[in-house]
Amino acid sequence: MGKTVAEKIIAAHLVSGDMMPGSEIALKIDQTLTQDATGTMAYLEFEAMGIPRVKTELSVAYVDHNTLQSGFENADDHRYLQTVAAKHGVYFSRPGNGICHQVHLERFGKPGKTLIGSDSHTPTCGGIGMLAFGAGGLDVAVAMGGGAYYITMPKMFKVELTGALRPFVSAKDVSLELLRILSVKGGVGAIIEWGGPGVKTLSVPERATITNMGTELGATTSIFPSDEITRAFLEAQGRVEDYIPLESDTDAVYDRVISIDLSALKPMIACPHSPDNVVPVDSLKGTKVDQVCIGSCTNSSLHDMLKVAALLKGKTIHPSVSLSISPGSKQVLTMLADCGALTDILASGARVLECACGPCIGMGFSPNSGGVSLRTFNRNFLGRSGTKDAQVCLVSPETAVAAALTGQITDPMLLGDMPPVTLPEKFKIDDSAILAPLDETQAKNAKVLRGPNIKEFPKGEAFPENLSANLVLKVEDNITTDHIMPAGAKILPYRSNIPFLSQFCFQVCDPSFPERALKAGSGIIVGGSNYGQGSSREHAALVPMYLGIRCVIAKSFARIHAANLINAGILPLTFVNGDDYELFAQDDDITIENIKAGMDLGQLILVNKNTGKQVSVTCDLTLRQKEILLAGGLLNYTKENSR
Ligand code: MIC
Ligand code: SF4
Repeated sequence: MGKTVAEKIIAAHLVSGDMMPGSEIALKIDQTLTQDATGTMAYLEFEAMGIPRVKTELSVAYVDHNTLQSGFENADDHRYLQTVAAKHGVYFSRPGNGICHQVHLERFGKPGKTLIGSDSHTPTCGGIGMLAFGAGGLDVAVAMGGGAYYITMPKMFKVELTGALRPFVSAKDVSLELLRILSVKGGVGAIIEWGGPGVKTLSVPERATITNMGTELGATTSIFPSDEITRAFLEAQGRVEDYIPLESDTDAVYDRVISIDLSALKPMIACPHSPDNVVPVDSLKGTKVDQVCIGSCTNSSLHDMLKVAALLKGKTIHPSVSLSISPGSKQVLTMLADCGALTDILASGARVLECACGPCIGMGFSPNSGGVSLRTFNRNFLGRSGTKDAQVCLVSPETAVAAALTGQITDPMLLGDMPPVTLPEKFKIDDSAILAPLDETQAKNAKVLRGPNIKEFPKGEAFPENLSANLVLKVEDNITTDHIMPAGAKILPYRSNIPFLSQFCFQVCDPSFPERALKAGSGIIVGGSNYGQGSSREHAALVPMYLGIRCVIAKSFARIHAANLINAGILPLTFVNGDDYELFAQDDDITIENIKAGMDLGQLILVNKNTGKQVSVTCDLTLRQKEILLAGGLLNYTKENSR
């Protein structure tokens, strides 16, 4: 039987397991990346493992999230990251050099290789034919130490593309259309492979926009074939030697095929507060817009920025709109400056921000109260922008410019003719902001500099045989990691300070949660379906662990978050019967007995002490995951197993 692109890369990296959907497989990881908001924790974990030097082909530490330095915290963390990277064999991309995914695509991604990153949008490099996964920091630390990465073998979905995009319709609209079709849960347990004749009409940056947003579908990852277009991109980046061709076999089998005719697509918009709340832009025409933000790892490539500059050229933005533009990398910004496009952007009245995540993660540029903000980003979760009552919508760069110029939601197709935009044959290569690590001799004596903001990693406790715990919080469907552990300029600087962060846990849902959880001593959370969707931040597991949460019982879980819970020693359980969710109320006292035997059986019984009701829950764990939980988390498990 023929293989898909993803199956070929998996087969070439398989360390253990069977490539049968649903069974656990372990993969050799060639490259890792971290960003600063998750990286400090990942390197603390790596240090705790006691391995002197990374064992991957390449590991890179980026600084792109926490770039507002309104106190010593972020600056100290940057210094920690720079020194810990230098000592342990990791390349360091300095603040200002760009967003991790954009820079990795430009300078490091390689078709046919595996990559894990402590950021959920790591699949961006799938645009170049790389098998790239978002993961928790601990999984990345283990991979840096040479350990395998464990996932459940996914199903294979194919999106068959035909036709070609019309002017003013772009890759972002393809992603939004797929979100409309599949929803934020539609990709769970699957790798989404893009194929069909339409693929040949998409450049690498466009493909990367699409694989980037596969994360919002809950997909394990997304990938494009590697072809002549990939080759041309790598050649333009001065690294044609990294090219290999990769395509699926003609008799490859997919579990599901979805067809999209690119020529029939229209500009789309995701309405508040979910990326799958998608409608055509023209159905909202005339809605007043207060703010427009262009950038993020989804839409900040040179290709996107050149289109934006061309559409803004000679025009002035609407007086009631505030427009921010954050180019994805130093390469993008320099090339915009060199060709004069930056001047067109500035002349339009846009505010140019640094090459970083910025407004996407609430690092500045929060909208006004109740403001309508159109953003080219990938997430519009409630409160993420920093303004809880803002109406944040997700759009393409073309739709963003149309709103910035007119002050209202406008179909960009009404802007007239699309100026032609072509990618350069050679990108400007300047890697001076990427610092190489020290050699082994120098590294031995090198000091790692730690500021007072870095607190100890919370210690996991072995899982008890019997558990009595309070149901501290009951939440609904699609709870995101932004609900569990919010980000934003005020809190992000404390990503290496779990005790401080804990005060903000579930702040959007119930600000009294941290105090009540600590008081309960041992706590349980009950959730609906797709619990933990969104970010890869392991803080959404480490902080509840610190607050005494031992179990989360939900209708279903998002992949990375479920892995993070286990890594933190928290037991994820799913209702056998989804309706049993109704049998629990906040503050109920719950007991679970004979946990080890139940784990072996795959099923546990919960007793609700308040109602006397018994409910059976699934405990779907591999042998390795059971051992991790019984050891009190992945760090304890790794230490025990490396003795
Ligand atoms: C995000 O987009 O939510 C983030 C911030 O990039 C996260 C990582 C984090 O929380 O640090 C992600 O997507 O994994
Ligand atoms: Fe940064 Fe936003 Fe991309 Fe996350 S989604 S990596 S915050 S740009």
